[in-house]
Amino acid sequence: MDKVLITGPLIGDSVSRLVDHFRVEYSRNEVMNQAAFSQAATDAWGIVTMTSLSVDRHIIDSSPGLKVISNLGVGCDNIDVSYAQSKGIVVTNTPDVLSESTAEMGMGLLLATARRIIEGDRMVKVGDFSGWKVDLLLGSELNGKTLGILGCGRIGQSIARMAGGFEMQVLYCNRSRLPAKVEARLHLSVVDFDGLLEKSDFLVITAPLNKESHHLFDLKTFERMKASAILINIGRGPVIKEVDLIAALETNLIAGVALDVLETPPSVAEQLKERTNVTLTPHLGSATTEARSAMSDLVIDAVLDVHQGRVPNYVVG
Ligand code: 8YV
Repeated sequence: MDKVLITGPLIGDSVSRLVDHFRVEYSRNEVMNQAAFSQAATDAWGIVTMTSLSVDRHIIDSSPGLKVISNLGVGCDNIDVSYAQSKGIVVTNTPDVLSESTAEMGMGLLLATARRIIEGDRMVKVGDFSGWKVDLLLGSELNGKTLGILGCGRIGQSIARMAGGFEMQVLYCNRSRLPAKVEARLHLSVVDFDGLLEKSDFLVITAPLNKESHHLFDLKTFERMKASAILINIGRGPVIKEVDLIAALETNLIAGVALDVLETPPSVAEQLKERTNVTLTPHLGSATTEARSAMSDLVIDAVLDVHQGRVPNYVVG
């Protein structure tokens, strides 16, 4: 039997659907480390990958029997997709099912940061709350403000829909312009990157990581943003150059930031941890039972589809 390697725990018992067809090697408690992964991949027919594991040329070259890479998540920056394709390997991902959860996380971080919810929580828990006063932890209202969305795919469009409920004005900047009827339905206005930086009161990054977006947010970018702006990153950490972000926060170039993704996870700069205007979460975008269960099903569907000669629902590239 061919081997399928599952590199970390999945939700539910979707893995049981493989056992009649494959020899399954399942890391059911922890995501494998990179060294163990590259070792275990060498005789795999299929692998279910997680975002923290890199599937580079070396791994692809040393796994001659590999036919499918089924990635748990939508972003595939951890995989050398074009090289895999050149070797005839099918690469799949899990979009759609995580859009609402990830968009909700973006809105949650936006509210938490703008309304200083985490600071308030800490203040009460450590005993620093000594009584109500009129200027205690004043935040910034969402209603009527301008929200900029960088990368307006499925997740960005869900955020736009939610922002409509707060009566925000929503701008987007995307690789390609959305169809007019999508813009009209979501009350979206297209802008270029400069316009997004200059006009946004709140700016949410959902863009994928690639050569163009790597370190797109550096000191020069922060200099063009409003001093009152709050930046939210629910995409990929390296879209922001973290040393420049720290400098921008130290010189009040922007008002605050919420990061669900870090430049070099899981390590995090002390200067970010120390600041009250920084909200940090451990890549929880799609972390709901609903999304992660559906993602866990989809990664197994894709492996079975390729094995049984069907085209999986979500092929990358
Ligand atoms: C996943 C994500 O949690 O979909 C993505 O690109 O970043 C998250 O939804 C992550 O990829 C898990 O592997």
